[in-house]
Parts: sequence; C-alpha cells; structure tokens
Amino acid sequence: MYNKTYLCMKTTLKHVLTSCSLFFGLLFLVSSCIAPNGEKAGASGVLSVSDAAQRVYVAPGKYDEFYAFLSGGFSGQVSVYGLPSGRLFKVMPVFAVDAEKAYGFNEETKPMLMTSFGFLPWDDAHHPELSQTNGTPDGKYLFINANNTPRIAKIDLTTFETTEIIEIPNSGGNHSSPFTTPNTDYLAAGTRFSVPIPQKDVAIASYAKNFKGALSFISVDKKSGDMNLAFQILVPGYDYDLAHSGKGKSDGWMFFSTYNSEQAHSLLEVNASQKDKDFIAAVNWKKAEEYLAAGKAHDFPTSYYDNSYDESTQMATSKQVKNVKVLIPSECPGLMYYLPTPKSPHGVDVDPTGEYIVGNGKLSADLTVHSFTKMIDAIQNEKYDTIIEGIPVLKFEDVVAGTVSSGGLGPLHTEFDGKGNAYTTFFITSEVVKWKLGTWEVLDRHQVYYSVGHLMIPGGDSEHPWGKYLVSLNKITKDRYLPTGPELDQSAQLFDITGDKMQMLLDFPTVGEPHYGQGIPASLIVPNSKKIYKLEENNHPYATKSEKATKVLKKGNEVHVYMTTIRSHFAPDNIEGINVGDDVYFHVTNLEQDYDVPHGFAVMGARNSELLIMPGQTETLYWKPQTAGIIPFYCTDFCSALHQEMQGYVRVSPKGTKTELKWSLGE
Ligand code: K7E
Ligand code: CUA
Repeated sequence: MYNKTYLCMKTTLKHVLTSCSLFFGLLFLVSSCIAPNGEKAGASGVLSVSDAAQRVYVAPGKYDEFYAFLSGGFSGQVSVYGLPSGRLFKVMPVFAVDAEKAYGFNEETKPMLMTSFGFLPWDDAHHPELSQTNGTPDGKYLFINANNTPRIAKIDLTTFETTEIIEIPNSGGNHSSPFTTPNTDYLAAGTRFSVPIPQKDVAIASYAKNFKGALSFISVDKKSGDMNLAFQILVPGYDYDLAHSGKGKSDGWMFFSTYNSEQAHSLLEVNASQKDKDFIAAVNWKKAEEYLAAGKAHDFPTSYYDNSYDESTQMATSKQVKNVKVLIPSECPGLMYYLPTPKSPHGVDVDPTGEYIVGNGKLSADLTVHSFTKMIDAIQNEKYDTIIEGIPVLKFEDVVAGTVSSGGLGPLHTEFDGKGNAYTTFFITSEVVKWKLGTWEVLDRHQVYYSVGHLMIPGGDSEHPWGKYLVSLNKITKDRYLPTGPELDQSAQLFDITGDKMQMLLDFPTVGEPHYGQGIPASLIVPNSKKIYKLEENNHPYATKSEKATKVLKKGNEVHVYMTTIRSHFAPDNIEGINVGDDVYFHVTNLEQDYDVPHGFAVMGARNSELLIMPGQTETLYWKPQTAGIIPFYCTDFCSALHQEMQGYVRVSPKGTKTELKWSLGE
C-alpha cells in the first residue's frame, strides 16, 4: 500500500489528481460514518447543523468579521470573500483580462499586462500575500505571483484595484513568491523552473551544465508602495518551490524549499525523486544588503517590464528595465545555506516565533521541522556536510528540531494559530492535522472534501495569527455540489479552531483554483475603503469635467470623443461624421460623485468589452467601426429608474464620405 501511495505521490500534481482517485474508494468508506450534514461527529467535535449554521450566519445588512482573499489559480484573478459567511464580494482582475471590468480591454489598463513577451491576457496566480508591518498583516496591499510568465502584482486595498505588475527576469516560473518579510521590505520570488541565465539556445540535456536558478528579492517602497527588483541570487539549477520569511528571531532570513536537486530535465516524477533529501535554502537577506552596498553584485543585462497604474492620471504606464544586480554565493560567504530536508518538500513554513522551519515533504508521511537556533549554531561552528557551488550544506542532524509523525500522507502546507499549534494539510489523505510545536504531538485531525492544497488561517503565516478560523482549500469536489458538467468547482471549507478540536462549519465553492489565501480582520480594511474618485483630482489627460466641455475631435482617421455620463444620459448622445475604419476613442468620464453609482458603456459591434466607470473616473473604449449605418450605444449598469433611457447613436458613414462632424445632446 505504501509503495503504491509513494509511486502515486511521485507524480506531478495533475497526475496525482488522477491517480489518487484510487483513494476516493477509501474516502467513501470513511464517509459512511459521516453525518448527513457532512460533518464528521468527532468525540468532542460534535456540532449540530443548527449550531454550525448559527456560527456562520451573518444577518442581512451585517458585515463579516474577516476578509478572505483567495487566489484564482488558472483564472489569474483574486476573489474576495467574507468570513465566516463564505459570501463572495468581488473578483479582482490581476493577470487575466476581465470583460466585466474592462481590465485589459480599456486603454487605461492595457499596459498593466505588458511583458517582455508582449501583451499577455492570462496567467496562473497562486499565492496572495498581505503586506505586513511589524510582522502583522496591515491591510494596505495584497501581492500575488504569476506562476507562468514570472511576475508579481500589487493590489491596493483602498480601491481593490491592481496598481502594479513587475516582471521577474531570469526566472522560469515564479512559484515561490511573493512571500513578504515582516515589514514588507522585500518580497521573495524564487524560480520554479531553472533555465539558462541569461537565456540561450542550448541542448536540454545540458541541464546540469547550463541551467541555473534565480532567487529574486523585490523591494517595496515604504511610502509609495513602488516595487523594484532589488537583487537576484544565482543558485544551482534546482526547482525552488515555495518560500516563507523568517520572523522574530529569524527576521533577516528567507527560506525556500527545493525539489529536483537531482537536476533532472525529463520524467521528473521518477527522476526528481531519486534522492532521499532535497533542501531548504536559507538566505540571509540582510547579508545580501551588505554585499550590495559593498559593490559585490554583478550587473546582468536583461529586459523586463514594470507596469504601474497612477490613480491621479487613471492610466497605467509601462517602463522597461534593462539591468539587474546579481549576487553569486561563491563570492559572498554567509549569504546562504542548504538545510537537507526529506522528500521533495513542497511548502516551507515558519512558525510565529521564527524558531521553527517546517518542511512539508510531499513524498513523505512525516513532517521535518528545523530549528533556527540549531541552524545558527551549525553555521557558527562551520559544521558543513559539503559545499555546492559555494553554498554550504549543513548536516541534517545538526539542524533538525523534530519530526511530526502525522499518520497522514502527502503533507503540503502548514499554518499556525499563534497559540503554539500548527495545522498541516495532507493532499493524499484529504485531511488537516493539528499538532503541537515543540512536542510534535498530533492533537487532532479532520477530514476535508477532498484533496486539500493550502490552508489559510487569518494571519497564519505572520507573527500574529488571528487563530479563530481555518479555511481548507480543496482541489476536488466530485460529489459535494450539484453537478455542472465535467468541470466542477474547487472548494473552501471553514473550520472553527478556537477549541481543542477543529469543527467544520461551512463548505463553499470558489472561483478558479484557490491555491492559497490570506485573511485579515475587516476592521483593518473597511475604514480605508475608497468610495468615489474625486472629480477635481481626476488628472486623466482625456477627462471631461462637465457636460459643457464635451466634444468630438477628428484628425484624419483618429477620433476622440470626450464624453460624460450622469443619471440618466450620455453627453453627447448623438454623434455624426464618423467613417468606417476610423480609430475611435470614447473617453467617458462618470460625473457622479455618489457612492456606488458606476455607469457602463457599450457599443454595438465593438470588438472590445464594455466600460464600467466608477464615479469620478475616466475610461477609454477603442472602437473601429466595420460597417456604415447607425450604431447604438448604451449604459450596461442599472443605475437609475431611467437606466433604460441611457442610450445614444453614432452615425457611421462609408469610408471617404464627408459627413459633417457633429455631436449633440437633447437636440
Ligand atoms: Cu501548493 Cu502553487 Cu502554493 Cu498549489 S501551490 S496547492
Ligand atoms: Cu447609467 Cu445605467
């Protein structure tokens, strides 16, 4: 049985998903002792349906206690939920175009998705991470990684809008990212796939010789929040899977898990599972700062994009950066170390005190916990097992603090409740296991439905968790909800973790695949939430601040419509003098200054999305008329009793016809 499991666990995630259906047989056996409400009756974990319902019930008009931000995985977005209700409030577009909000469709946001590969309409977003102050999530920003084309995005939590996306060069997949240091000095971005650095045309079989990894550190400006690629560390060509920052006593360090220290380049499910141990890389970023200041970094030519949205001009702009500072470990003693860690660790998680570094060895049943104190001691005594490309490898027995014999299979991720307990997800056995830091004793376990990846406790990867709820983020839901054809939702399951036993309260479907989440008390976000954009602060170059100022300018084929919208009309609403094939830009300013009165704008036949314009905002829709005739446009957001009257016409004349240019309202 173990061998079978082991083989199964050696496969890639996708294969695991398939081959592990075997385990559902088992799960269904187990399910015979599950109460009809889906809640397993544990010894002291018994919870009646009405009790559970009461504890997640948020009465109409009342607010939830926590925000939960769940990544959309292959949807490329982030969704915002309330806890404990599980209600979905918003899907925030980040790495994928979103026709609902015109993200990536209007002229203002198109530059956000520019990369060195051109305009990219999609990515795979895994790890939301809240900014922190003094080791505590502060509710200012939410960061998230793009896994496919390496990038990090920043979302401003006053507007819930993506305001910066920075590309990470020399990376082959930005998975171990964007984990923050306790004061958001840096975000980590380790490469999942090693590649030639700089890129070049080589034989794939020359992997061991030519492929390298890069661990990137992105600084975040304390005032402006501006992200910059501060430096990279050139490391051996392994797969750098996940990361977490040191904190408390280990502040100043960043830890990255690795797999494929075998340096396989094909059939990794077998070839990257040969060695008994891979590594957790410990990087001393304060030391890196010293080396940078001492001029030890190499300037590597490169090219990457840094795109920022300016709230004042309401425009995103792209800037290209051509250089990166690179540190090489063999030239920088003390910069980093490898901690041997069994069985292709996936998550690496640091407890709130900063002493324990948990390696979630996904091919293992046990969890390995390293001690920061022991690590420092081994470093001071230079007790090295070996040195790889200038990176000392410490001895396993010199750094290990303990092992958790969990009884589960396939540990992936761990979070903490701030009361000395840790909670680890087990993908294969579909459960969350609660254990005690220091004694490594298993205290409780609870089945989840099914195949959990990450879990999330609000603040659970920070120094100060709010240890009230735990959310398990599950990959498979085959018999949990009404069927929706072959594609089913992923799910989140909410637990109350205030008692000795975890109690499952709620089960709700999610948008996309929520690999990871972050949670924070609503009280840290609500007071700063923006309600409108002030018209007088709108510095958009095509803003129109009054109906009197509306106009249409035409120069050759290029037409700029300076339009306004207010309940319940557009100005102008009749436009003539436009020809087939013109490049028409509708710059629509929403003159409203009331909370929650957006207007929409859509043009028949436009090969584009709608616009959805917030009060005080200007957005631009590009339209190239294809045929002559009369083209209606209208407001798409039901904004008043006369919403349906919010409409207008554009007359499109054949190419070359000289129709007089005119525009009007109410004539
Ligand atoms: Cu485990 Cu991308 Cu964090 Cu998915 S990752 S589960
Ligand atoms: Cu404006 Cu509907």
